[in-house]
Amino acid sequence: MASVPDAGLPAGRLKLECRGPIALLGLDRADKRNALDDAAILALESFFARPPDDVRAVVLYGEGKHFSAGLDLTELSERSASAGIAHSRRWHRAFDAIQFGSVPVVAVLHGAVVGGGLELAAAAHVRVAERSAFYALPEGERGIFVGGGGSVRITRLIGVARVMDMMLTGRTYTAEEGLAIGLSQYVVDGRDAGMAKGIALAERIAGNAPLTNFAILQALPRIAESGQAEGLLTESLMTALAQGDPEAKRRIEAFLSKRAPKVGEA
Ligand code: 1HE
Repeated sequence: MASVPDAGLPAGRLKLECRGPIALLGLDRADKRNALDDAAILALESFFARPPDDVRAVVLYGEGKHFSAGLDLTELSERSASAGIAHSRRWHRAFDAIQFGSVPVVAVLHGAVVGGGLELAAAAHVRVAERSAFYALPEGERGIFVGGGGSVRITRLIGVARVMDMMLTGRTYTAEEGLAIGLSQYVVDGRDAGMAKGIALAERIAGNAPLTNFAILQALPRIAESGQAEGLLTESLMTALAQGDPEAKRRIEAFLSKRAPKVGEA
């Protein structure tokens, strides 16, 4: 498996290792619990706006004991309202580049997944939690508000009532509880198991037809937010495009001639 240097990524914020079509992208500021400052947010935006050409899926994880402690609170000291809006919009651009980018992202979560760290995780497409993971939105305690898209993305994952409870009361959820309410799709034991699961899922995703992955990332969330008639029409258009793709024809022919695995065998 080839590894490429993390050219273009700022030292001490992100680290990158490419293994064939899988990119392992690490938040790399363990001494500050992967707190997200402007440099980290800009680096995330520029990576996901133009991921390396041959990358077909990304595993996003945090170095050290925690996934991320959220917003770097040292940056908040003297910010005006207009600077605050610009800051939040920068986070929105970066996390939109993840959610609506060209590569599926599997987030591997451990330790603190809090505030902006949870907002970042919510922009990924699949979330794997290690048993050490815990989730919180300490914005109420800090006298601020979510600014990285959490009021949109986290509420869509777990509902407004749970987000209100987390923000008003400081409630934290464990990894198991997060699985039950939909913050993650998987829980695994231990650090190595989290990365192994994340990589295995990313490999599976990278093996899908590119147009199917495009439809899942771009069409599915838009359809889910549409009215029924618009959603059904968009679904028909998307499925017709996918079916007409040579890759779909090749894969269906492989199944019909018994050269492709049955469901559950792959
Ligand atoms: C930080 C940050 C940070 C740690 N900004 N520096 N986020 C929070 O309110 C979470 C605040 N952090 C914590 O509650 C804890 O640090 C943790 C539970 C995440 C981890 O605890 P621990 O014992 O492993 O680490 P620590 O000793 O608290 O922190 C180690 C260092 O990281 C220490 O700095 P040092 O110079 O004393 O070594 C901490 O100050 C530093 N550190 N977290 C800056 N967040 C777009 S809006 C999003 C809004 C939010 O994200 S609000 C939530 C903010």
